[in-house]
Amino acid sequence: MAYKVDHEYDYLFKIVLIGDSGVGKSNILSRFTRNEFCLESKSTIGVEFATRTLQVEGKTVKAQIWDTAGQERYRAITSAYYRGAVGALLVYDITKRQTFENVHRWLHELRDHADSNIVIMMAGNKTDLNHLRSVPEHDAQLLAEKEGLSFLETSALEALNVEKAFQTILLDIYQIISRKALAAQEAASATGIPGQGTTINVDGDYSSNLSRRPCCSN
Ligand SMILES: Nc1nc2c(ncn2[C@@H]2O[C@H](COP(=O)(O)OP(=O)(O)OP(=O)(O)O)[C@@H](O)[C@H]2O)c(=O)[nH]1
Ligand SMILES: [Mg+2]
Repeated sequence: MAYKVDHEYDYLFKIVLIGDSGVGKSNILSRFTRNEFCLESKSTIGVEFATRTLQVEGKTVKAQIWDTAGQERYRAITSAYYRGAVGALLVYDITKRQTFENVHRWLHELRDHADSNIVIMMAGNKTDLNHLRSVPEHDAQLLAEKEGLSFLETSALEALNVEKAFQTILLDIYQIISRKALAAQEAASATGIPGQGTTINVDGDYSSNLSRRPCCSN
């Protein structure tokens, strides 16, 4: 019987999805990891995660993406959710101004609970509903510049920019840790002390806890 240990990657990065309820976090996740979309998905209860392995600068990177409910009463214990996360995708809905106003709230939560070096990408989702837009792209660009975030508009429905959003986060994380590793190596060679490898800590199992269930049954 073939037995394959799942260690065929160079890096494992934990990324958290955050943003108000209904902005499309779970559909962004299912689009990215399973290429699926569901028009009538239900609010997430508890925490789910899914993984996808891809190439970043010639390295095999496993993205472990965590998803929880935007709604306060369904939210899982916050500290555990953010523990070990090296990236965050902060989603709002371009048709719902309030979800954009609440970006500040989510940034506070990140500051309170996540690592201060976490890479943050803001995503304005549902661009296929441009006729219902209430958040001009320019407003979001200004906020992103002010807060030092990457920014993209996405559509989970049309599979627009979802891939790019994750690729950008993963590349940013990879470049940060490569720079850190290089700096550590240089410091070690300057002092004559052998350098130590960079350890990226992420919690939890490496596989998905999303069973292979049909779309819309969550
Ligand atoms: N038109 C359109 N609808 C979308 C898009 N992404 C998600 N939706 C819809 O928006 C609704 C909410 O999507 P979810 O992915 O469940 O939202 P969520 O952010 O995970 O919500 P919570 O789990 O409650 O926090 C569903 O009806 C989706 O079909 C999109 O890009 N375009
Ligand atoms: Mg959800």
